[in-house]
Amino acid sequence: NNTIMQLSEAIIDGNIMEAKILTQKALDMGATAKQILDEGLMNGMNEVGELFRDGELFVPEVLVASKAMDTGMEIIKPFLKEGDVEKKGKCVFATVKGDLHDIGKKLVAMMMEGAGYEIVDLGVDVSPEQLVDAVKEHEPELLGMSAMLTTTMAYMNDTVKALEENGLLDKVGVMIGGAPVSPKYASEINAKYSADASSAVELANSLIS
Ligand code: B1M
Repeated sequence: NNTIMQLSEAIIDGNIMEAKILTQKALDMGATAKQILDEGLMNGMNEVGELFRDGELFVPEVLVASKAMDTGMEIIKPFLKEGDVEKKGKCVFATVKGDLHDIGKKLVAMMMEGAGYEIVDLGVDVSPEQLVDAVKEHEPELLGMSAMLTTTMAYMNDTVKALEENGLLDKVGVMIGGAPVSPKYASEINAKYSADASSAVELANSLIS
């Protein structure tokens, strides 16, 4: 529908105010949170990704597009919850060291929260040492790591090794994801892969059961 298409455009244009207004309008008009996310926000961000890759958009523009996406995500967040969900377990989340991309991680964390997980989000640029400390402190069932750069994904492996050295690897299920990450890489480093936010929830459910 038109409002959702306009929302996509607002993301591409990095128009934060419009993104806010249009997300709310789409909700008011009866669109589901999932529709708004997939057809509006994600659609826009995918286009931004392509324009960025092709050199038609630059970092500052991508940054405002991200802010616009964030604004929309905050509005639909309460609607992603699956009603009255039982608490399933705790998950520590982070984007790995050297990596500042956090939209995908926030989205996965948001969907997991909606599905009943307690989320401890450590933010971006989180080192293996910080992750080990967080696992010791919070004793989560799951640890979720996101990486968006081919140069930073190796920190996932370093983190798994650090967990192992600290005797923590059999206590926590390690989930990884992000654009450069593959199922093959995950199995090489002893972690579990999922491609997007909904499959991350399914994976989490299977890991804790
Ligand atoms: Co950057 N960036 N970026 N960027 N950026 C990419 C990732 C890139 C692919 C763009 C491109 O060239 N085509 C490219 C990486 C190339 C590579 O390494 N192979 C790139 C680059 C090069 C860079 C810089 C180096 C650019 C520069 O400075 N010259 C720089 C690095 C900064 C750093 O991290 N140190 C940089 C900076 C930035 C911004 C800051 C401007 C901004 C991030 C803002 C923010 O996050 N707050 C940004 C953005 C927005 C992107 C693109 C355009 C979009 C990423 C995004 O948010 N997508 C991206 C291009 C692209 O991916 N097509 C790009 C929307 C989000 C919902 O999807 O993050 O994929 P995604 O998350 C998905 C799945 O991946 C998965 O589920 C999510 C939901 O479906 N998933 C998981 C993610 N984590 C998961 C964890 C799980 C499970 C699933 O389990 C735990």
